[in-house]
Amino acid sequence: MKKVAIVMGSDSDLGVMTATIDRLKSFGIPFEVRVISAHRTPAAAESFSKGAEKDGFGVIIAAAGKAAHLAGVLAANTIIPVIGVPIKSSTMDGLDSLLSTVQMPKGIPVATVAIDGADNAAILAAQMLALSDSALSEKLSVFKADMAAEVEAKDKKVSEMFK
Ligand code: RP5
Repeated sequence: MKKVAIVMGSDSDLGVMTATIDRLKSFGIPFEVRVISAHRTPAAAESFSKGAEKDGFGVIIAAAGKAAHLAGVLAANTIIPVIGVPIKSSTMDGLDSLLSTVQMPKGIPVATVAIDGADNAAILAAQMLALSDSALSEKLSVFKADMAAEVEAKDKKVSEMFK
C-alpha cells in the first residue's frame, strides 16, 4: 500500500493532527509525519513534494494555520492528491487558514476539510487509497456501518426519552 504523508507547518499543529495519526493507524495505513513550512523552510517544501511520488506516497495531508500556504505549495509540485487541513492557530479562529487553504487557483486543487478537520482528512485519504485496495475498502465499509449503528442507537435512546 502507498504511504500517507502528514506534513504540518509547525510542531504546534501536532495536537490537532494526532487525530489524523490515530485514524490512519486504525485503518492500518502506513504514514510518515514531517514538519515542513511553506514560509520558514520553502526549499524543504519543494524538495519533499517533488520527491513524494517516487518516495512511495499516495496522498499528502498538509496542515497549517494562519496564512496557510503549505497545502497549495505542496500541490504545486506533485500530481499526488493533497488534502488540506486548516488549523485554528490564530486570533481569527482558523478562518484565515481555511480561506488560504481552500481558495486555490484553477489547475492546482487542494481537497480542503473543515477547520481542524484532522480526522476527516485521514478518512478521505483512506478513501483515496481504497480505490486500489479492496481490503482497505472493506475496512471503510465496516467503519461506516459502525458509525451508522452508533447513530441509530442514539436515535433510539433520544426518541425514547420524549415518548
Ligand atoms: C503556521 O503557523 C503553522 O502551521 C501553525 O499553525 C502556525 C503557528 O506556528 P508556530 O508559530 O507555532 O510555529 O505556519
